[in-house]
Amino acid sequence: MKKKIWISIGTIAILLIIGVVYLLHSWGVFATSFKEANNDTLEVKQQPLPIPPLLEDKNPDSNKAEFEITAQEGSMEFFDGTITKTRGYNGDFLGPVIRVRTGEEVSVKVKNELDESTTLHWHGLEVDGENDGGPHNEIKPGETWYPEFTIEQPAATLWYHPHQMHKTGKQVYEGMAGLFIIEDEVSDSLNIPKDYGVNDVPLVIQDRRFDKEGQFDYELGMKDSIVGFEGDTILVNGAVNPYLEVPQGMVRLRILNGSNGRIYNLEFSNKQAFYQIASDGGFLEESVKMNELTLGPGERAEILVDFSNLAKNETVELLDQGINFMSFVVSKDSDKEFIVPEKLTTIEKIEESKATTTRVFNFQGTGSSVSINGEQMDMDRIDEEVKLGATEIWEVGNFTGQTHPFHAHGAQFQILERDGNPPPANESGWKDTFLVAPGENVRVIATFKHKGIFMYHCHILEHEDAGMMGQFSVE
Ligand SMILES: [Cu+2]
Repeated sequence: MKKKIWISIGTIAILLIIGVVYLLHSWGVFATSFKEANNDTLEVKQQPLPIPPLLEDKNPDSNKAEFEITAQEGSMEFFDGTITKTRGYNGDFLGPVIRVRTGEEVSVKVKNELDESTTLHWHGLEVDGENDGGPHNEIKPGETWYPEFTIEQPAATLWYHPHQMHKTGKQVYEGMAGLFIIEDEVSDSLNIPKDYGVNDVPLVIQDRRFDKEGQFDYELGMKDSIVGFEGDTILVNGAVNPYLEVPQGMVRLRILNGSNGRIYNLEFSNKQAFYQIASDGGFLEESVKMNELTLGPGERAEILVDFSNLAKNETVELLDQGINFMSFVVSKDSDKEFIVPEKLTTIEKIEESKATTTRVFNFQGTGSSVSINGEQMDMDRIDEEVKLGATEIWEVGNFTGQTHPFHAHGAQFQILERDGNPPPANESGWKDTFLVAPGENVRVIATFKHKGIFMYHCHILEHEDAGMMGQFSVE
């Protein structure tokens, strides 16, 4: 009798252990070590940070800027001696920086040389729906799309990327993304670093997994499908573990979290403070002193970092949750003196009393059942109808067990409240993408000045592709 009990307890224990191992495995707990084993033969020498080129205006003498962008196949040597198949704009990986000015008229020729359809969405840009580059602006292989718009918003660091139905995650992962920078009189007048690539440097941060042949691995495991993709290798401007030579003075970094699903908590290895001067949609009213910066997928921040207290040749690392992924080497004298400006710009607060409608958007579901308000994206269904020129309050809730970044097209938002409290200082300016934690409620306000059909969605691209997206019309 006693023996029998012990045998049953033993069987139950073994079954439990198998169950736990299976669960851990399906949640990807062992995936990291497996993937590391896969690519541990891949090596890379530390290389200088690549600086994306500024895209040339084809017609510099007119008031209208004319740009040409081609979506194309490419290849990169991320690891020594290993060629990885990629995609990019006008090049092998990522795209050039488009730089325009407020008030400028812009026309772009977007050519698709890929073997599948794509779109090109201007993330954060306030333009009409037909120029927005959402899923309705499909560019078939071999075709060209001709968006035209006028820049009607202040200086900001925006970006562009594909928004093809069900393929956004894959196409961004393959390398299709670039920065879109707006300058204006305010950015001209501020005494902050402005030498592009020297002391005004873009950092496009993305994570990737590589298979044992050194190719991008975008096989979504169960964990990737549920919480969003997370890679084991962080690229900055398309380089693994790069370094940037900086002057012994102030440097401005324009940081984009261009990752599919990873949320970064950035800090410097020497714990030095830095100053956030801009959020998604432009300058904050005042610089915000910080030691750590959280950026969800799609979010941007401009920060000022003062390297003047460091010795020549001293190195400081940029860390995400304690892991170093790029270095700054103090190598040159600073030819200019900067002090962090206290006052940056004036942002007119949108009064809550101007809002004519309050809408509720709730993140729900998990895995393939992710939704907003219980509905999954349907190209043929308009979920919300907004009046052209209306000011509205949107309340975004999260009824899931994980944080989601909410993004809407066609407008820039101001955050009114996070769970009834005013937003942190670095979120008090213009935002087009904001994180919503489980159980949290974020109230935002915007005026909808552009007509057309626009998307709102989770910016974890695996969630967007699975249907955590809806459409609103502005008429
Ligand atoms: Cu999500």
